[in-house]
Amino acid sequence: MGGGGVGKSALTVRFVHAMFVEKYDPTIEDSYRRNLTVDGITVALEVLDTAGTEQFMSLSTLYMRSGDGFLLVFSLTSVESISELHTIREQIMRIKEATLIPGKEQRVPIVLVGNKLDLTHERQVSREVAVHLSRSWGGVPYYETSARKEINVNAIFEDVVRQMIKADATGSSRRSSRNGGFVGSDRQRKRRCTLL
Ligand SMILES: Nc1nc2c(ncn2[C@@H]2O[C@H](COP(=O)(O)OP(=O)(O)OP(=O)(O)O)[C@@H](O)[C@H]2O)c(=O)[nH]1
Ligand SMILES: [Mg+2]
Repeated sequence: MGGGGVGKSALTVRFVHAMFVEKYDPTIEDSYRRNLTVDGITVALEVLDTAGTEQFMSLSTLYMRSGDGFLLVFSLTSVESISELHTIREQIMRIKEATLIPGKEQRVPIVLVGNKLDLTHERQVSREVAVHLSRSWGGVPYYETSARKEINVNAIFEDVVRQMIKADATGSSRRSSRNGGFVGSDRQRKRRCTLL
């Protein structure tokens, strides 16, 4: 999730189809699937590419409820785009905290992503500012990416999936364990996850 034009679709399409989308076509909602193996565990990922443009954002609460992990994306070329993430993160925490089990140490899987790293001359957000924000969120991982130059694209998905697997193991994802989110019963079991 993140503001309009920050590169959510470009990152998703780079991750799923290994190509760069040059054209800006504001998203209403797109869903993608890809298998990803992290630390020997294969997950069937459903990646929900959401709308950043105000007029299409009415479904965002629904996405937050159904999502198991979140990539919060801003553009390194836009100061406004990083400040927009405050409200989004607050909404996610409010919605997700209601589903956590009291007394267990659990975290909502989140990765902070500063995209368009290749546009060096247009950069407006320093690494320090972004790291400061990630610390204020309890130390969520922060990555600088480029969908164009394919920098750190797989890394952000792997990181959030790793957090999702850990969250499942500590029992925070009640929904997954309750409704049979796991397919199969041995160590090679598959999971169905939704990323926003
Ligand atoms: N140079 C550069 N351009 C990028 C990068 N990522 C995205 N873009 C460009 O930025 C524009 C917007 O990218 P999108 O991926 O459509 O942005 P979005 O966040 O999905 O926007 P909404 O769907 O409106 O929320 C497009 O023209 C992309 O080609 C990047 O890493 N580097
Ligand atoms: Mg988009």
